[in-house]
Amino acid sequence: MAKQNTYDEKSIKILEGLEAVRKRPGMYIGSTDKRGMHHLVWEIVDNSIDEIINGYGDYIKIILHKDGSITVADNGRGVPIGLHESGKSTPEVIYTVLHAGGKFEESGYKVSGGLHGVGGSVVNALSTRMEVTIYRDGKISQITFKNGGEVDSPLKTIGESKKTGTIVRFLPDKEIFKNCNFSFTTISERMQESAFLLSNVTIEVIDEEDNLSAKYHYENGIVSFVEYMNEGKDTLNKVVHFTSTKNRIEVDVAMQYTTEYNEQMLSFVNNVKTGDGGSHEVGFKSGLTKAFNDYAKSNNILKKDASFDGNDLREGLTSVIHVKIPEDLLQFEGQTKGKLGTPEAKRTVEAVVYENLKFYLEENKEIALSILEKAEKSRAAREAARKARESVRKGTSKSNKERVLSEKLAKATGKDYINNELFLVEGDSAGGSAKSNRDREHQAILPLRGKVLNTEKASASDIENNAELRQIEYAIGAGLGETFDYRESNYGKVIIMTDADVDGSHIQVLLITFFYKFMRPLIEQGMLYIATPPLFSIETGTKGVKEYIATNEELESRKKTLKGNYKIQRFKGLGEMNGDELYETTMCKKNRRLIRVSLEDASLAEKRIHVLMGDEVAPRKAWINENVDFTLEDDFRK
Ligand code: 28F
Repeated sequence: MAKQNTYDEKSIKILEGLEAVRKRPGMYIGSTDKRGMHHLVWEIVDNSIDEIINGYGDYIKIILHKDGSITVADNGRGVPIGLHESGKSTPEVIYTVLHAGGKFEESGYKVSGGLHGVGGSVVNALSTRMEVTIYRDGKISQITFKNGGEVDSPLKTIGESKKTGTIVRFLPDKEIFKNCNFSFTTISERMQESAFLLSNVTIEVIDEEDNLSAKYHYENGIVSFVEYMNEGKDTLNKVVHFTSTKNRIEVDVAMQYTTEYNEQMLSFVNNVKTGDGGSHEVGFKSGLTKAFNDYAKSNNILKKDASFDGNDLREGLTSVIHVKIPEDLLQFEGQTKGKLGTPEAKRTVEAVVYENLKFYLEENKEIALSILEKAEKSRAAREAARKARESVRKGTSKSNKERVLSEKLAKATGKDYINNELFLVEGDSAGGSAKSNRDREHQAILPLRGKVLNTEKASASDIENNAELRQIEYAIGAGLGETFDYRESNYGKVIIMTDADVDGSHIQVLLITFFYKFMRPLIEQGMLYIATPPLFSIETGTKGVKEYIATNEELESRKKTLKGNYKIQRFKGLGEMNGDELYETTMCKKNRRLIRVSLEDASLAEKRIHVLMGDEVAPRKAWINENVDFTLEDDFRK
């Protein structure tokens, strides 16, 4: 009798625990938008990855099903199927009790990122259905859940098999994740990264709805990663790889110089990307700068007191840094916990990079010299660009820039550049409306005619020969490519404003490609934005008031609450709105919604641009359908 009671109490407690997750999903998965919904996948995949890191299994498969559910499978040992001391099966405990599963403590390196480690029960709590199938001990066992964690059918044997592994399929709760779908692009990109970091693991992603699939397998870890990032580029050296453990921190660094100007650096901590960098990146940079300067001095390449600037030494450098840090030293910073704080990581990475690179440079004199030569050119170019800007500002060389611009650009009158905005507007007609309806003090308008040049493979001289892009370059006034300096920009924000259709998205991507290739710091500094014009207006008969609706989904839900007469207008393009409307909905600070373009992952963004701009039509369509996904801040209202 008494036992029965405790069991009931426990069940109630469990449901209360999961209810807490349903009440405040954000506390467990960050948000309930697309991003949050993908967190569910990462939670489950991280369990597979942990099992593989512990030495069991080499294969992960993810399937996006037509019904909106998703399957994650691995060939590890399979979740233990015995009875737990509570009298329930171990899988039931793992998937219904918050924070259950000593698995993470056991592995030594906890999956990091702040939101991780809460695992299967959180996913279950936020799913209308979940099915866990375990291959283990010669049997196939299964348990199913419904309505956010209630046991639907307890663990039972459903077949026999000699295989081992765990399969989890779940359907996220539509009430919690409104209008969200899993994105093949998002999932396969992240899985590709994991495949690089894990080495010799196969990860397959299948989208049954759109018949897409991807399979990743890399043998040389982050060396393969750097090779992949530099595919098709001219390089100065074979990928250099250092790995060493010091102060209980394992450092893994791979790097290669290209002949290009862009620097690409990706960093990871315990297999999780640190999108905002942190102490390990700082350590890498200072170790590298020191090693090169030491080398240059001891080989009489530099005069006594001169030294190379880190930025010049990293021009054209592609690098991946992966550190493994024991739990007690782990510290994350920033709102999204994407930045490593651990101070020991700086010292350690710096020492490893400095010592190994110094040795490498001594052993590879020719390569060392070619890199230093490149750094010297970079320094000289910076200096020349600075002087050129200086003389333009002093009015000594009022070139044809002014002429190029005067035809098209409607300037802002304000002098405080940080508060000024440049709108790049699709089409002359929308451009005209925007010019006459704007905040003249702070908003400048540059209309663009038609499609912008695809700059994926363009050079700086191609830009100078292209009227449209040259206008953009001159309007921003901060240089181009290696001479670009965001601090010189005439605008604090550059805002792309196109029609809300496929052509509009295409123009956005072409422009983003241009900025990515030739003004990357503008993106890195969060200065590039996309405006979001409304798709519909609704005029209600009673009040004669207009309201504006951004998406089809919003329109559908708004329609349900509308009574009486109303008129819906669909805006096919910016040009269909009158000037007031365009200003009120899309340009004025009070009402507009800007999407900040952010290159959290520079390497993948470029690959993505490759997909979008390349010759293959299918992946481009898939991507455009999934929406312009450069958005990081879904709710960026300002
Ligand atoms: C599709 C998602 O979740 N894979 C997992 C394992 C393996 C073990 C385990 C997981 C035991 C007591 C917690 C097996 N044999 N894929 C997955 N594979 N969990 S999750 O153990 C869980 C702990 O409480 C496992 C021996 N030890 C561990």
